[in-house]
Amino acid sequence: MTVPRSHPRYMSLMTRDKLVEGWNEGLVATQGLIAHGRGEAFDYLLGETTTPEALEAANAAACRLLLAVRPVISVNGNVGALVPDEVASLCNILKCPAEVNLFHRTEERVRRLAQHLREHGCLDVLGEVPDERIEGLEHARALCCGEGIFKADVVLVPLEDGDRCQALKHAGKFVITIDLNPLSRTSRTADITIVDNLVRAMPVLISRVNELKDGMVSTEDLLKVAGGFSNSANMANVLRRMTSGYSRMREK
Ligand code: PTJ
Repeated sequence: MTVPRSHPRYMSLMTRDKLVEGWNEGLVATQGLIAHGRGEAFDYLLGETTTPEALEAANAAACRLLLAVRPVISVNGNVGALVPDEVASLCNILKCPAEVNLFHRTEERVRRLAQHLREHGCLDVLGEVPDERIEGLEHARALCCGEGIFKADVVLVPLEDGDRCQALKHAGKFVITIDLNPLSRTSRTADITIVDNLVRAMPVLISRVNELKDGMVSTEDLLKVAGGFSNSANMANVLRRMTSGYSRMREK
């Protein structure tokens, strides 16, 4: 079925189609379709828009990524299917690797995702030959690469699992995530959580990184912005926004 651009839920339907296409191509785990549905429910409460809180978090995240010595972008099935161009742009701007890291890991899906990222312009893709483990995790997401997540100081992990987020923090990483659910363990554990849909958040993050880079903002100023960000305050404000939006809907 072709969805007309005028359809009020055009973006949402196109995003679903992209994910289903990714599933057909063996990029997305079946469970990824369920995870997306959960995300959509929260997006609905946000009014399917990028909020001021998400902009604030993206601004702090852009500063942290520019300050990082060894940043890495961790890519799972949903991320690879929905925003491969954006992952490639951000990696190329930051000159950092993307690392395929899967919860429902199969070697075939890792290989396909790595190939898919390369086809979309990612110059440095890791994950196919993991040679390290993240301490404290028993499942496949513990597997990682020495030259990637293992040695990274800042990890951008959109759509993270709560326990890996905690394990990354225990390993001393600065964790930035993108998650539509402000109540998730990941959202509450990460150093910076951008509560927004991945498909909106990644372009916002990229343009902010570009603006800061082009403006040659000093390290001191980047540190000031990044250090002034409070994830718990941001989460509280997002929740307030969601619940007040919900009350408004009920009153209509
Ligand atoms: O590809 P794999 O094998 O690594 O598996 C990936 C999934 C996503 C299936 C796996 O990591 C998983 O089960 O994740 P969770 O624990 O369900 O968490 C997914 C989180 O992402 C939830 O909190 C959702 O609300 C959120 N989410 C889903 N879609 C989006 C999203 N957040 C932002 N943008 C989205 N499009």
